Amino acid sequence: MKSEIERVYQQVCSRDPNEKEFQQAVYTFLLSVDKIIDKLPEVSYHRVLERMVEPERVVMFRVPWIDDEGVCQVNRGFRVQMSSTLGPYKGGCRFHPSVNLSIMKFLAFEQVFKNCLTGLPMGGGKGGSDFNPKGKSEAEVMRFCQSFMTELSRHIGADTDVPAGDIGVGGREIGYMFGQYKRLKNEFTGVLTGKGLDFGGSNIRPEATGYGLVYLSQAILADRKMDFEGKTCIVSGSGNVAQFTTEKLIQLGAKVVTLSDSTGMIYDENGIDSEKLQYVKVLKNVKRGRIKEYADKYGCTYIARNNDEPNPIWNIKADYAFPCATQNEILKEDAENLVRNGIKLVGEGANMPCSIESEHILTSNGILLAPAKAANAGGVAVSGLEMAQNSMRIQWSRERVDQELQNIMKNIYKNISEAALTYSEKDNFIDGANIASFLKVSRAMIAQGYV
Ligand code: NDP
Ligand code: 2IT
Repeated sequence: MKSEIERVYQQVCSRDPNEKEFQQAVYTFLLSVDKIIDKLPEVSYHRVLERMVEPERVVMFRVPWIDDEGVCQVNRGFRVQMSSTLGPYKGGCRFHPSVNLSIMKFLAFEQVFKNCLTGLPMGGGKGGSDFNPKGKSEAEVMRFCQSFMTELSRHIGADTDVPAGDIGVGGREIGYMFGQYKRLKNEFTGVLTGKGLDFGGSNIRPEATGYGLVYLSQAILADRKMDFEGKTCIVSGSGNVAQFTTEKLIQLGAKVVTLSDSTGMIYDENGIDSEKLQYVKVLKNVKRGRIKEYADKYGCTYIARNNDEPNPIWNIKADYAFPCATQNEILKEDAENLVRNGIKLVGEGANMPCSIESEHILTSNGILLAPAKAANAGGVAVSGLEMAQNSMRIQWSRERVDQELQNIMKNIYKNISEAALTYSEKDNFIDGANIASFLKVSRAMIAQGYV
């Protein structure tokens, strides 16, 4: 590492020694920037990197709410407004017990560059809470969302900061938060994306992250005369991203054989067809059940999760792998299993699903790796289109939004593969995505002065 890059990284580590996920996200990004920094004296002169790793603003707040027993519960809420260089802060909200400032900052940091790659005018941010929606009643979830939004509403706005969904936040939660915002501010604006279709949502937004992941992977494969027809795929997670990744893979003729949740995984050798996928959607989105119930219904293999062992999902023989659950779900031994099993492509649906070590193992063994910043950008891209539709007070058709999404993903592939070739090496899409977005964000930061 060049001394300047090392200095910036050490500063992040010493300032926030406990923020491991944030350090990881910054480190992998800086490794790419390291390859071009010598050619960019203006970036050093204007202290662009030092500014990029420091959020413009962080809001942390108390979220008190009343449970069904009438007892007051207290959670912690966050909004990290990382960068408004390219547009209003934009990024999802995560409700999960693991949420802390480090996870919020890593997600917000990634979001800045991901949003840049979409080509739409959006800055980057992320929010959420350590609230655990599992096992909560509808009324409890509603009261929590209303309390969360009561404070968050002071910090967001259609031209300021536009939150959306992420783990634990889907259409239901966005609906409750939107209702509360409208009530508090007495205005109906596009302050959140992922809204219901009946009240300002965009067609294809629920599908967008998963579909986009498959479109980007398709572009990578097509360039190498490969495709999905008859190929076996392993998908982790069983939430929003996993469901629509599976749906698009099935449409393109692939066979998806796995899904998972935090308690275990299913392995269905016959493949998950459309009917079985419909069962998963109802199981997860309506009944809010466990993936084990799929194995009970269809009589396939179920393996319970043991956190002390490598994740069995990455040891299933397949052609392509799509991690769609959470960060660091592919560690060293998982990557070695993927290599041993002859996987040809890993498409990152989740944010930062690979550890630094596993990323290195995959790429140095010739596996095509579609990095999260590019691969899962379809979700926020359609969020950007939802904002555009809200501003114009119109709603586009499914066909139109899907076509826009396909164009955006193709364009992302073009940009990251060209940047890889120019500044790093062919097929190094990690460098391609980091460098292409870094160049644009840093140019815009310099043009806007020291803010
Ligand atoms: P959901 O809440 O819909 O689904 C999350 C899935 O991942 C569930 O199956 C969940 O299992 C599993 N999971 C979550 N945390 C863990 C964990 N610590 N260990 C094991 N399994 C876990 O979320 P999404 O599908 O929206 O998000 C999945 C990933 O995709 C996240 O990394 C998110 O940041 C990323 N992403 C999401 C986008 C979106 O538009 N929604 C856009 C871009 C990226 P369980 O039900 O047991 O908790
Ligand atoms: O990680 C992500 O890109 C998201 N959770 C979606 C963000 C958005 O604003 O749609």
